[in-house]
Amino acid sequence: MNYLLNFPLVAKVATDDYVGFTFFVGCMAMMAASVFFFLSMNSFDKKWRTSILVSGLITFIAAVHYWYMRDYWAANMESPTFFRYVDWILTVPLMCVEFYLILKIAGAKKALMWKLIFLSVIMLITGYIGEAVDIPNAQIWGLVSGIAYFAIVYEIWLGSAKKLAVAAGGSVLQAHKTLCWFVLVGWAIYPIGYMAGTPGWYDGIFGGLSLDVVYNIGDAINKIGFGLVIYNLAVQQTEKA
Ligand SMILES: *C/C=C(C)/C=C/C=C(C)/C=C/C1=C(C)CCCC1(C)C
Repeated sequence: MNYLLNFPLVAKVATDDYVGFTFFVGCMAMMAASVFFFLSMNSFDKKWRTSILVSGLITFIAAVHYWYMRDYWAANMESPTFFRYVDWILTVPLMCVEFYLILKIAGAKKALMWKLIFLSVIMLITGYIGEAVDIPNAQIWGLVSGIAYFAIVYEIWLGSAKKLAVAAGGSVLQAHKTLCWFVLVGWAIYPIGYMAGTPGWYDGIFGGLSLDVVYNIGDAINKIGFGLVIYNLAVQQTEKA
């Protein structure tokens, strides 16, 4: 009994803990989105089910990590950098898989998928090193990460992925374009969080922001939004069939 009183099962969350609030809301949003994607999966044409399944996996993996991050924040009041990057290293490659899956009908090759996955892994590993391992050189690691990020942007906006999307046309091209905007604008939220939380030339520009709030907003927009674009595409393609 005493033990339970000293170590309550539910950590206290202060009413003005806005960072904690975004972890709780983020966790619930990811759970709800996962239920939505999983339950809607079977109402679609067979060839779209895998895409919806992957959308659900992305939000489900995030929901589990948010469960831990929410707890970690409540107990320690510090950034759950480790859980954050484990989440990303699983979910960002799955977002690359989504690009491949929707372009498959235009003949996308696995090589495209692996190229995007490779670039995303470089982007995340260098980001992790800058944020957790070699903090004094965070701006250099951030730059390398940013280069890998731009290589992804180039590949989908102007590279071979773009050509495949044009060849597919119609709602696939439309969905590809929307996902491209997510990567260009939605993913650009993350370097802002990184600059808010690490030292560099950008000190004093983003210093007032909370890295976790920025990352949590980015995750909600990108993981759920990305999934909804795929959902919308599947609806259109199933209606057409
Ligand atoms: C669901 C999680 C997503 C979509 C995470 C995306 C993360 C990024 C695009 C992170 C990018 C970074 C840079 C471009 C430079 C600074 C370091 C990072 C890793 C924050």
